[in-house]
Amino acid sequence: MSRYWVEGVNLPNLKQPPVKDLRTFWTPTDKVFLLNHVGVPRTDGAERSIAIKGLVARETTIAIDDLRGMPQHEVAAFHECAGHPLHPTVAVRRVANVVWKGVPLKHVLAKAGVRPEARFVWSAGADGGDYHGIDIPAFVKDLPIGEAERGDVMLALQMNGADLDAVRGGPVRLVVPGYYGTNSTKWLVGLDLQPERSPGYFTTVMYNDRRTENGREIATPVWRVAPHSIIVEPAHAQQLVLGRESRIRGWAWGADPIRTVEVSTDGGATWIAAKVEPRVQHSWQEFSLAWSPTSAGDYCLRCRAIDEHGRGQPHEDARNSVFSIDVCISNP
Ligand SMILES: Nc1nc2c(c(=O)[nH]1)N[C@H]1C(S)=C(S)[C@@H](COP(=O)(O)O)O[C@H]1N2
Ligand SMILES: [Mo]
Repeated sequence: MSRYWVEGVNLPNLKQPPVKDLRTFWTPTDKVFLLNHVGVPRTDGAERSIAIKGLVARETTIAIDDLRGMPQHEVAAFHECAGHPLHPTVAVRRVANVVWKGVPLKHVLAKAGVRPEARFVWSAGADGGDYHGIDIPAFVKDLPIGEAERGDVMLALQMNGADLDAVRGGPVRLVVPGYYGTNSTKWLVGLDLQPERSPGYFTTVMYNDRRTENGREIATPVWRVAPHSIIVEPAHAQQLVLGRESRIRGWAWGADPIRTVEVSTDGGATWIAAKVEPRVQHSWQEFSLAWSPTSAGDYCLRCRAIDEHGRGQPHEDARNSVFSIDVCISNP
């Protein structure tokens, strides 16, 4: 068993490598977090197929082998978990950067013919069961039809060049680049075209950020990823030596490209713009800053990303709140 597993009740449902292990642009598969809400379903890949129903011209079933026979596309994308559904304002920094390969969802939907009244695509996984005392008949997510028509939303068969294994959601899962990981339904068994959002527990009950405006509750689905950034070098609690130039380096990402990353070495009192690499597809972007501290002592390093629309990161109480580490500079 991997050393990153955190024990679940029945199954290991969460694996999360520490941020300091995410030093490479592409995250190797053994360092990509894993998350399952109710466990890993027992599935036999050879027999599996995906049923497409609802507001379609003809109900259609696509066998996994048919999917393998269709033209395959690749998309590079960051993959970020929105955090615990019951604690949505806690930042967990569960993130990776990977390459998915599979068939665009729109090519699969075209086989069934989407009717004009369809506004949402519901995707269902083969898993279901008890979640904190609530019976989940099946894991279901939804996404607006306009997003489903994007060429990079995929039925993925591979991640990082290898077939998806049973824990990763294989043989086939949905991947929605730019959306929080929760929307990328693993062990995909059904697609349902509907005029409304799904009533599922993980669609319209959990995973909706609620606020009150003029006495009315407004719920924002946890879909598009908000700007976020992490420092991977130096590592939290690392000892550095005075006089040697250090580099502060990390990753920034969001549904929209990141334009600016600011770094603070004094716990947020002052901020300096780092160099930010351009975005490739939906990948995370590297930022770096040369740093030559002039005195020994403890330093609090922070980073904050701002996207091309000017959206940034809150200081606290958000899944994308500003990331902070402490390092110690000692005399040589
Ligand atoms: N069927 C199914 N799909 C699922 C989940 C799940 O519990 N069941 N978890 C979601 C969540 S919350 C996340 S963050 C990602 C995790 O994908 P990974 O385990 O490949 O990293 O899968 C999503 N898809
Ligand atoms: Mo998640």
